[in-house]
Amino acid sequence: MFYDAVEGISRDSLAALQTERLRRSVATCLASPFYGKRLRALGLGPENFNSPDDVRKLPFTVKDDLRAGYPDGFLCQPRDAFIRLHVSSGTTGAPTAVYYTANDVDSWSHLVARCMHAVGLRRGDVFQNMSGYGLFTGGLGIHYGAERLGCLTVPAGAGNSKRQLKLLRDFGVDGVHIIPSYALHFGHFLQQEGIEPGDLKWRFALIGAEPHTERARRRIEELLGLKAFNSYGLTEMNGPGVAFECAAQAGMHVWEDAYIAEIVDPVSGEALPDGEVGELVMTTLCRDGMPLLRYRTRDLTRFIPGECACGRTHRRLDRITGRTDDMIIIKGCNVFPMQIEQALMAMPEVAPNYLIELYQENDMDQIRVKVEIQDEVFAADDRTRAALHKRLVARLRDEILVTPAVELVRRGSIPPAEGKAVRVDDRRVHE
Ligand code: ADP
Ligand code: K
Ligand code: ZN
Repeated sequence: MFYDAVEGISRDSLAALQTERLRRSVATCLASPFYGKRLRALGLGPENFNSPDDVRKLPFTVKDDLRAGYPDGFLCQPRDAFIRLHVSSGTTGAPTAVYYTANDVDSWSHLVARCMHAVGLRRGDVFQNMSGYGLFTGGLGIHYGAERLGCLTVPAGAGNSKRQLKLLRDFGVDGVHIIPSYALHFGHFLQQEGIEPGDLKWRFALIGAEPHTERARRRIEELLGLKAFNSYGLTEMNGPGVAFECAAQAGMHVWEDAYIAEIVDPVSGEALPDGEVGELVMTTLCRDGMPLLRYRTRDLTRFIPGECACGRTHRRLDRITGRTDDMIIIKGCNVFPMQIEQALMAMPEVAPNYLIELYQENDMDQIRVKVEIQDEVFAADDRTRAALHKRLVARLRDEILVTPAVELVRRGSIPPAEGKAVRVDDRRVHE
């Protein structure tokens, strides 16, 4: 039933496996310039780790450490052991590089294949990867996983909706990988082409790489006529395949045989009780070339308490609600872009694309939300539009506790992004 027996491992055996692999990761790390120095200064070696919780003896590794160690300060093997590198998208600043040995690519592909199997894809299915290739891990990472599972894999890449559609039809595609903002855009494209959800053979979409709400997922499912599964990963932890929804669609199993996951208070760094939202911290357990210990992902989420109906024992992460560094502070309120998306997606008149603009007026920070609306509503009379405008302002105020300016714009007037959507345009000048 599972791709791997380890998906159903008992929690006790899992703890033993994690401990053994944590020791191995620490031993490997002694060979890296960055960790070697750090571990020796702390007097820590593999012998100090006797349970998964002992990971807390280690200090955090932060994105700035990786930037400082760029390009190769984290390598634990001779240079000729490496066969691949990826660079993170750089959504929040200078990029970081991650290197992979042949073993690393192998174990990563295996994890991605496991994820794809968990949603229901099988050997012999046709799979189209509609995300960008190149340095972005969503390209080759998903690609290798699909091949590993035994899918006929179509490396379509991002964009060019007409060609995507042709490929989907010509090859009878069963499943795709697509960024959620592009999935919403593609759904609109299908409508324009007169294609009904259900006209296409596809049944599965893996959606991830950027935050999205449950409502956005439901919309994607309705527009495309398939089931969409949340897919989480980050370059520093290989890329996609870190945590994934199973057929139950009730949170993402984080593969604890390959990672130790912790949720900590983003300010104090202390462990949080199960079920509380905090920052996800990850330690790699299966990486030879460039293991990372207690890496602060800056992603906010929580462990979902309880067991999953599917029988997998690996804990589940809730939907990522944002990054610690994409919080907007406006008029003294903390606002996350996902709260705004949540409010917008609840209204059927709203089209999927929106943009949050931050600017200054009379030395005060201001927020304006540009919202695309459905063509019928845009074409309606002024009264209808004014009423919608009023409801939108009220809903947003309820959600974020400040009153934003709202501008209703025609569908398609905010240019869709090629890769990850850019939701915030910050034009404030801070001296
Ligand atoms: P960058 O950090 O520059 O965007 P990556 O391509 O490595 O580079 O992206 C990883 C990040 O993307 C994660 O840390 C997270 O913020 C976001 N992300 C990935 N998958 C998801 C998902 N399913 N839901 C929400 N956010 C996601
Ligand atoms: K990242
Ligand atoms: Zn499950």
